[in-house]
Amino acid sequence: MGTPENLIPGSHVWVQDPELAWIDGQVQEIRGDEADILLTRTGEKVVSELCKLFPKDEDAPEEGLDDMTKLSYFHEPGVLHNLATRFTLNKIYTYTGNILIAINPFQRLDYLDDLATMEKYKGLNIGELSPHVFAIADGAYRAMIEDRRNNSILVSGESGAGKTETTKMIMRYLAFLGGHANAERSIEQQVLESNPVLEAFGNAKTVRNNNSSRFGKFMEIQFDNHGRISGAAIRTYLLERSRVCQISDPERNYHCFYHLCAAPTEEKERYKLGDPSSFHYLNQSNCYKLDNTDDHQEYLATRKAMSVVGITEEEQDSIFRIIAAILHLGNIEFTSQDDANESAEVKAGESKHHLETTTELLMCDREMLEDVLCRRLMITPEETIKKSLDPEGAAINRDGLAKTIYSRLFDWLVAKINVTIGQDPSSQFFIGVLDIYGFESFQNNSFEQFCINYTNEKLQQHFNHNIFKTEQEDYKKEDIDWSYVEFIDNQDVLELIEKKPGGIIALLDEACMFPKSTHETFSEKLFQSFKSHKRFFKPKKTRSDFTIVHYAGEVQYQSELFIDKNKDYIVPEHQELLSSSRCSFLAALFPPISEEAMKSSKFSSIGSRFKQQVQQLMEILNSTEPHYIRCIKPNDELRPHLFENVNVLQQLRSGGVLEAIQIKCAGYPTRKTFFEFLKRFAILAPEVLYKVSDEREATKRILEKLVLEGYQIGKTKVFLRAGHMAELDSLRLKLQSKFAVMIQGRWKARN
Ligand code: AD9
Ligand code: MG
Repeated sequence: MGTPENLIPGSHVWVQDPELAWIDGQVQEIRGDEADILLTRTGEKVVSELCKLFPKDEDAPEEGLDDMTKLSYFHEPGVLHNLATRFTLNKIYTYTGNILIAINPFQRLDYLDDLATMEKYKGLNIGELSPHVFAIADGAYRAMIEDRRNNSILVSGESGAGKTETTKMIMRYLAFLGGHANAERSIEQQVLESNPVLEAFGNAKTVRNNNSSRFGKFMEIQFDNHGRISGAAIRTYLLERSRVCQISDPERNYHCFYHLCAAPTEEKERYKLGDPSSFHYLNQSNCYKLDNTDDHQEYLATRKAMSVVGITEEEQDSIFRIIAAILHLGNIEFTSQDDANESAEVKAGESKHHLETTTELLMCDREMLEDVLCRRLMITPEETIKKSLDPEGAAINRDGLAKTIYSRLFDWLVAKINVTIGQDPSSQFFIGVLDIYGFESFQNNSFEQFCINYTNEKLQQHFNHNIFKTEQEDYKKEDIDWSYVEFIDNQDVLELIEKKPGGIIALLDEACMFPKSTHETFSEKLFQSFKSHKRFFKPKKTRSDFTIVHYAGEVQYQSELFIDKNKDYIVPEHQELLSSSRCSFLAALFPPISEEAMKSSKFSSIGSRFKQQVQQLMEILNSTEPHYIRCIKPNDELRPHLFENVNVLQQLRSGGVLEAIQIKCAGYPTRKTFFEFLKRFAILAPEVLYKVSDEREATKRILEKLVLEGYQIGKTKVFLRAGHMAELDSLRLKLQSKFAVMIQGRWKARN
């Protein structure tokens, strides 16, 4: 993207900086491949290779531009600078064509989402007012009504970037547009209240976000012929199960556990609860409270929201009883009956008491629970034997039971909300809103990150296809030849992951079905299969890690738990215990499976099921007109007014925004209306403009005179290729300095 050949002394440029990513300066002298640059901020002089410099637009407005495609230099430093400039002015939204970039302000900006703002955006075209989530939602709504077509809004970004808050704004705006006046338990109210319910059970405090969604969500809001909300459907993806039993400081478990521990005394007594710090599933971390939230109030609010979405008092009682039971279950500890540390039994004292309480709350048989926790049936071709677990195995088994119960409960909530709100069979069209985890790359990356990043690869492909398509449309509209636009694809990574047979998911399933597999044999198989794949390699100094070169960067995965986490089965003894519960609610969560079904049921894997879900999601999205919102987290401290360049750039990269820029740059990154072009460059060849009044003709003559190659002239705009703008600007700069010298000369002569 750099255009070093057009730089001359005096040119304003962006120079790379290890801390700030890009800083601005002015070229002083050029020597061969290098240039001396005077940095604007510090007055320091640095030397840089010419090819690493980017031209800076000195004519850019001080308040930044609300659409990045209007930037004269559409490159990485230009984009970053524009976002930073706007952010300091509390302008958190910026378009890049039809993508909305939203930077988390980490402070309430009231004017952003009040009713008056909603009123203001209603019915306006994108671009008529400053960029906003409401403008995107309004655009989707009107496109749906006018084109009678499904639309979708895809909100993405890393944890804490503001996806869920943005999604809630979209929902509120859609409820505002398509709501029914004065209806108390209206569909839109239920749609809105489904949020606090799902957040109570599916969100938790993490190091990245105090209210982190630990599941993905796609909500289809259906509309009738009059454009009013008539139904909705929620789909959720991959709830993080491990959190139920395992948390690390300073994170928390799911909010609902703390809400319940702060319930009114009478309820706490009913569920035999005490302080959160007395429960193993909560006291692995020292964090029990969230700043600015009162768990007691949250408990009451959750209960209320549950009622709005049609969960009866009785059902609510069962749900919280089960939640309490999970806490007690987690406090059951094991010891061994014998010296060999083999046969586990429940410890005497406190643990016995918790066993008793769990039994009461789950309304199941005490002996059976103890047996299920300490022993496991082993089925061999010859016989079925009951084998005692060792204390450690029993604890793992106990955690498995807790996770199974919790995830079934979560699925029930989603299903219930879907039933209450109801899908409208006669609905004509819908707007889908996707709030799904962004690309993740941590110190340790396991199966969850693998699934999440796979989803992001799929969405990225969808995004690229779409950006490419809209680019083509823009060119067509202007009658421009678009054969120059190169398509950037990530199909090769997708094949690596999802190809059947032979992709990573398929190989993982194979490993899961083969009893002797270990994570090492699984990794070995991957290394053999993808030896020469350019998106895959075995990192140095590790034995079983593998690295995938994702569109957003390399991620090193630890394969240790892949096999375990991929297995999707419920221990038959757990199933039997729970389906025999006297609590009809709990029993219904675990309908008995017939023996035949059990025998014939094929191995089912989380990975394959997830792949299927993602494919279904893509099919739905492909049938809609998509709109994109990219949320950006300006810093990791969750602080207002702090914009960290390097951090933001990384997110622009993983959100595909830089890739969108690349797609645009492969074609014609700069588009200027004839008027804009002439305002800036008429000075370069005023002689050819003699007696020309038509702006298009004038533009054409200037460009011909300057002998640029490869530009195209559309109906209303001129399309310039990368480098053109810098060339024109440096001609202008030369001219301006020539004038300056001339004027100075005359001035001296006169005096
Ligand atoms: V995660 O992947 O679920 O961990 P999200 O969903 O991207 O994440 P979330 O919407 O939960 O992030 O936002 C994180 C926090 O940032 C919120 O709890 C708010 O405190 C803050 N936030 C986000 N968006 C806004 C906003 N538009 N105005 C004010 C905001 N604060
Ligand atoms: Mg979220």
